[in-house]
Amino acid sequence: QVGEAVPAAQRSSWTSFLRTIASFSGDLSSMTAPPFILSPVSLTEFPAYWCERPELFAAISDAATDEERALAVLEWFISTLKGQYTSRNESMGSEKKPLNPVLGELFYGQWPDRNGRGRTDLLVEQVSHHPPITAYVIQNKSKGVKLVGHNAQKTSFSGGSIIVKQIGHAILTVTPPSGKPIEYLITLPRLRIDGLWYGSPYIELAENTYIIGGNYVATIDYKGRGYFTGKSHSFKAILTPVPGCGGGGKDHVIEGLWHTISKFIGGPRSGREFHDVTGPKEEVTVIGGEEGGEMGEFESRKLWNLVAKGIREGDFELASREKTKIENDQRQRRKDEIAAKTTWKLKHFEHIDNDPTYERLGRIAKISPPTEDAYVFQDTWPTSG
Ligand code: CLR
Repeated sequence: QVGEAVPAAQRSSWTSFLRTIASFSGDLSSMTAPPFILSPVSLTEFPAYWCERPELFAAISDAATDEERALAVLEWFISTLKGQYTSRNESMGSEKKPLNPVLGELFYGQWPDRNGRGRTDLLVEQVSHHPPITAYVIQNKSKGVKLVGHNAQKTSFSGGSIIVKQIGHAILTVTPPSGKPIEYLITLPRLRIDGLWYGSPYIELAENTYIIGGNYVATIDYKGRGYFTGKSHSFKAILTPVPGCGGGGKDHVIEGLWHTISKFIGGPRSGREFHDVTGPKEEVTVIGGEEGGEMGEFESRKLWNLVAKGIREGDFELASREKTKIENDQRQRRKDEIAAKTTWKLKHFEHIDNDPTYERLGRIAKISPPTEDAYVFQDTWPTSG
């Protein structure tokens, strides 16, 4: 039946929402959706998914060889997918529509030092509202591991599903205690949002991602139900040494389910386990970026506090009234800027049209597009002292 999981009173607004997204493509984030599908969490919080297993992030720096390091990067990356793409289903019953961040929205957090792995810091800034673009940095300074990236989405509708093309990329930099920094380019998968008809959306990954750098290329292919293993959330990864870069090693082939476990199915470690995310993860500790750990007006949890409260408690009048206030304030700011002939100044990032690291590493695997823009972190950490 249509909208099995949709509260009876919202069925018609759900069908009309679906009809609207089916007949238009572009920026889904700004569309009005029925209350039952709203999440109280802003998209600026999502970069935290990259580090919910901080010990795997830290372990990248312990690798002794290019091969070990490439495997550690791949294990950390695969282990983030469960959080990135299934955690709303676990915590809220289905995928939901996140809060659409405002320009300049900020989110700071950290994962404390534990068992000598060092502390990891997170900083996120919404660097564009239209289209929505989120930039982030995650850094474990004591271990010399740093991830900088940005994210946007292009959505379309096909065969009853929403197709989300992720725009943007991330660069992981590993600086061993005695040595030069090693950079890895990470590209992002395509998503298909299924289950819309029933009102219980969930994500399946499609196509592939690359991790390129440190004399290795990892190609990760995603397949849903009915392919390699016949199960949803399947993937197959091949890790190959770049020819002529001294590696000379053999390929590793890995297969499994990204939300549970995988194992080596080819290469020198064939038969051994690769990753396992069935154990607990560690959510980020949110911290304020102002003097004394206070939260500023533009920090996500403070900015959206009452909207989020309304959504959580089912008080949608409160949620929509507070959301309108935020939107009106944004409109006024943009008007004032035009009148004053100024533009919004980003706090932590600077935009560049062409990321040289993307171009250089992308060429190794001939990825397309050959160039991409990026947001360069200005090394302004209010919270990492
Ligand atoms: C953001 C970047 C993260 C991974 C990630 C996971 C879920 C994605 C989200 C990204 C972007 C926004 C997204 C969301 C799932 C649903 C939501 C595509 C890519 C859209 C805007 C809302 C669709 C509304 C239906 C659920 C009704 O690293």
